[in-house]
This record gives sequence, C-alpha cells and structure tokens, in this order.
Amino acid sequence: MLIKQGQQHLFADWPDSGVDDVKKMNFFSQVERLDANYPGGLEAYIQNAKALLADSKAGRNPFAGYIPTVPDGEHLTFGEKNFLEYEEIGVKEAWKTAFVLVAGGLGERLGYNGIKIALSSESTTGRCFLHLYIKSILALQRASIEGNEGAKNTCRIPLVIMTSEDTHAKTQQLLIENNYFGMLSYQVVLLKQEKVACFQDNEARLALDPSDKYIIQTKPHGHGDVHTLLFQSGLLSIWEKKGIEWVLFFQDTNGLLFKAIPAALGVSAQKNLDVNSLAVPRKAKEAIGGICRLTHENGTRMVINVEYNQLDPLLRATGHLDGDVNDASGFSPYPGNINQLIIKLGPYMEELARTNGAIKEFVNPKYKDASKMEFKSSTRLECMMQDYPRTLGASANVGFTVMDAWLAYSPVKNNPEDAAKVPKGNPPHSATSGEMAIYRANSLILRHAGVEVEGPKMETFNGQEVEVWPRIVWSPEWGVTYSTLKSKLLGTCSVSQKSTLVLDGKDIVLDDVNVNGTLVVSAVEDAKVKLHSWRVENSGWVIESVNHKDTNFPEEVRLRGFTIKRLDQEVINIEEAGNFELRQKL
Ligand code: UGB
Repeated sequence: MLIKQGQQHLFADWPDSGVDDVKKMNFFSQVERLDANYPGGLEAYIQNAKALLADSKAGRNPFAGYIPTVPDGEHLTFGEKNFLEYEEIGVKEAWKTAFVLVAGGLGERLGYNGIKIALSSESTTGRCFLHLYIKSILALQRASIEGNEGAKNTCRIPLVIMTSEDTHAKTQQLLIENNYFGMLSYQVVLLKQEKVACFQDNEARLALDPSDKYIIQTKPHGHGDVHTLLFQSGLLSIWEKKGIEWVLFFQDTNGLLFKAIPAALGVSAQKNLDVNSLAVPRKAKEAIGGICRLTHENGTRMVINVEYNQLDPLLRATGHLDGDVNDASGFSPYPGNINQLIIKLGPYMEELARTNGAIKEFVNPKYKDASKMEFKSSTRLECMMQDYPRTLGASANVGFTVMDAWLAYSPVKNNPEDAAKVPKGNPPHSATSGEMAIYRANSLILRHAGVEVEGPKMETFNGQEVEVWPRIVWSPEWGVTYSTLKSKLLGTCSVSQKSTLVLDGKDIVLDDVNVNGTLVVSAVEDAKVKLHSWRVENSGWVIESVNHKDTNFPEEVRLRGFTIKRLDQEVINIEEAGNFELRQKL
C-alpha cells in the first residue's frame, strides 16, 4: 500500500535484511497504528492529503463558491423571561445529556507546563477547571432528577474527556488523586487521541523523524478527532440504550461555561436542534471563529463556523470590501463560535455511521517561498470539532444560541506577553482575564438578583488592565440556574468592592447579609443554612500584584500576575446535616 501510494522514499535508506530488523518491525507497528486510527486507513489519509495539498498549492479557498450571510439563531439575554424558561427546560434535559470535554491540547499559546484543566479557575477557592466542570455536572445531575426518587440512584451523567499523549497521564493522575472530584470512577471515560503522520512535500510523501529513519514523524490532528473517537469507542450506542439524547462538547478552560449550559440545552430541546453551537457577540477580527450561513452557487446551504483567519478573506472575496468589520452595534454581525456544541444523539449516530466517524479536514503548510514548492517544516492534516455540520444534509436542523460574553465565555488561552498586546476593548483571554471574568459574572448575576454589589476598580496585572469586582464565588450546586440562586437571596444584601464572598453548599440562604471584608460559608450536602441580619466587617483578602517574570512565585501565579493575601475572614462551616438558622449577636 505504501509503495502504491508513492512512499518508496521511506525505504530508500534501509539496509539489507538482518540489519536493524527490530527497528523495521517497529516501523511497521507504527504504520499499523496510523492505519487503524484513521477512518479508511492510512491509504485514505494519504489520498485526502494529496487532494488538500493540491488545493492549498493552487490557493483554492475551501469556501469558494459560497456566499456568507448572517444566520438566524436564538439570542438570549441573561435573566429575561425566555432565558429563565429555557433554563428550566434545559435542567430537565440534563440527565439525558452526555458531556464531552476536549482536553488534548497542550496549550502552547498559554505557555503553561502542566495540563490546562489542572489550572485553578480562580484563586479565591483554588478550584481547578476539571473540579469546577465535574461539580457543575454533578449539580446538574442532582437538579435534573429532583423530585424523581426513582432516578436518584440510577442517573449518572457520563463524562468523556478526550486526552492526547501530552495530557493523558496527567489527566488520569489528577482524577485519581482527587477521587474523581466526586463522580463515580465509571462515570468518567478517557479517550486518547493519537497523532497523525506528517508530510514532507506537496506529493504527500510521509516525513521521517529527522533523527530516526524508522519513525514516521507525527503531529496532532486537532479537536475534530473527538467525533472519530466517540464513533470508534462504541459509547454512543451504550448511551442511546441508557436514554441519552444529547451530547454536549466543551473546551478545557472556560470558567463561565456552565452558567450558559442549562439555557442552551433548553434551546436545543425546544427547537429540536440537531446541532446547537453556543456563541457570543464577536468583535471583528477577534481570534474566534464566526458562525455564518454559507449558500453555494448550486443552492446548497449550511450554517457553519468559519475560522477567524478565513472569515476576512471570504468576506472580501464576496463583495464585502472592508472584510471582517464591526457593524453599528460595535460587534461583527457574525456571532463568535465558542466551540461549545450540543448535538442530538440519534442523528449524530446516523451521520457518523455514514461518514465512518470522519470529519472534514484541512491542511495548513508553511511554504518556504511564494512558489509553494517546498515546506519550511513538515505538515499534516487537521480537523476541528465544530466542522461536524459540514457533511450534514440540507434537512439538518443546525442552529446556534448567542449569549452575553460576560456570562458564557472567558477562556484561558494566551500567555501574559501576547495577552498584553491584545488591542484595548478585545478580550485578552489570559489567566488574568479568565479569573476576573468569573468575579465579574458572579457580581453581575447577584446584582441582577437584587444584591447591592459595589462596582469594580480598574487594576493592571501582567500588562493587562482589568476590572476587579468583589471576589464572589459559589459552588455550582448553589446556583445551577438563575431562578434557584435568586430564591436564596432575601432581604437587603450587599457586597463591597474589597470583599470576598464564598458560598460552598447547596442550601445557603442569605437574608439581609452585608459583607465588607471576607465571608466564607460552607455546608455539607444535607445542611440547610440561613444567615439572618449578618454584618461582616474585617480586613478581608487582598489582591497583590506579582511580576510574571518573578520566579519566586509558582508558574500558575505568575501566569495571572497576582496572588491573594488572606488577612482576615469570617468562616461559617456547617459539617452536619440539619436546619441552621443563624442570627448574628449584635
Ligand atoms: N484540543 C484537543 O483536545 N486536541 C487537539 O488536538 C487540539 C485541541 P484551542 P483553537 O474558543 O476561542 C478553537 O487550541 O483550536 C482541545 C475554535 O477552533 O484552545 O485555536 C484543547 O485542549 C475557535 O473557533 O483553540 O480554537 C481545547 O480544549 C474558537 O472557538 C480545545 O480543543 C476558539 O477555540 C480548543 O483548542 C475559542
């Protein structure tokens, strides 16, 4: 097969048999693995590469012939009537949902040495992203079956984590060391993506490792692998038998994500969407893809993400002379894809069976010069999970849900230097902004619920000017939806800018509570706590700036550019089940 596919060069330097035989066997073991992992095998992979490399050399745009227009979707505003209604529907759907976290990326842009899901989502509680995600899923699981006693013992929402060679062992270790953060071990399945073979030239000749002629060079294939792996794993039919109807895909470092999930699930269910992409208003040229309706000259249409580097040229090529620009609203008319997808299981299984789990790919060779004859370094095919709808037929019901960015999206992707260079007004997507966005969202949500939350102070960390709101953090079970959270806030409550408020427990009610300092309330699962007329006045926890080059601090602290100094706090810790009505002695 290799010879037929023009790969003779692989064997050009091979010595006679009897020499390096073990290495030669290992070479073929690698070929077998590469063959088994790709839908259609290595032969299909090489053929796909030949076609895509030819297109790339000829400068053919993958969207040539398509006209982009702004698609219709659901636009939700936090706290409004339809948002609340969708949340209610969505929570009921949660137990019929499988969650899939793509966490195979090394995070080169962030420049962090560990795995990104082990980073703290915020440094007030130090809860890491994976902990936050699992707690959020467990909170949804519980809320979803509330009042349904029969389901209580059987409902276990599945979580799949796609890992890669770079992240697998550390992800496994993080889960085991933390007892799966409260999930049952069988609830969590790790699927490891493998790398794909690299090519050295336009003829799709496989590239050998420069230091070993018996090893084919490999590189990551991209997050689109998640669909292939799910198809190959056999999990989809197991889920179907268990009554799962939705598969929800999400990325590794978005601390806001679960605030948007109940409503987005509600939209999927209400509109019976085959695919629902979660989106946020997008600033023109912001480094996130734009969701477009693409209509081909031949009449075919699709609603699809167009990556930010392709959107501008596509618009210019189709009569929009200024390319990717903001409209009168101050945002691009194309909603920003945040790569959180909800896919309906039944049609998903049918589609993957039809495509053998394959996802549309692309190639991005870096050429040595304009003649495009040689590559600077080897290249490979890549794929993205949001490209799943590209093979769907015209009858597929593909939609999207736009929510406020402050509520739904603030990932941690960029290192401090790059983040500091992001133009003012565009989000820096750094560890600094990711954490501050959580405090801001929680402050705005409490404000919406009637709490007097003092506004932010502007401060600069790692060269990025950010709003510093009161550090308000709650565990996911306290605020699964806005309505449940609101019902736990009574009387006149207030939180000053210098304050920290941590609520860790499901049933914590604040009735006339004023915080000017730090208050930490935690309660075990079956404890109901009500704080009446409570005043907190202490020096609290303060944020201290840290230079990201100061190696006296751990890498994670340097990434954020600040640390929290705990000066004083009031702690209420309820460790037994029961009803606790607490009134402050004045
Ligand atoms: N990932 C994997 O699991 N495996 C891989 O091989 C690669 C990545 P990036 P990207 O949210 O702002 C996406 O690198 O791909 C995981 C969308 O394409 O953080 O540059 C990885 O661990 C873009 O449209 O993002 O851009 C992480 O969880 C926009 O939505 C996830 O895949 C952009 O994200 C994303 O990987 C965004």
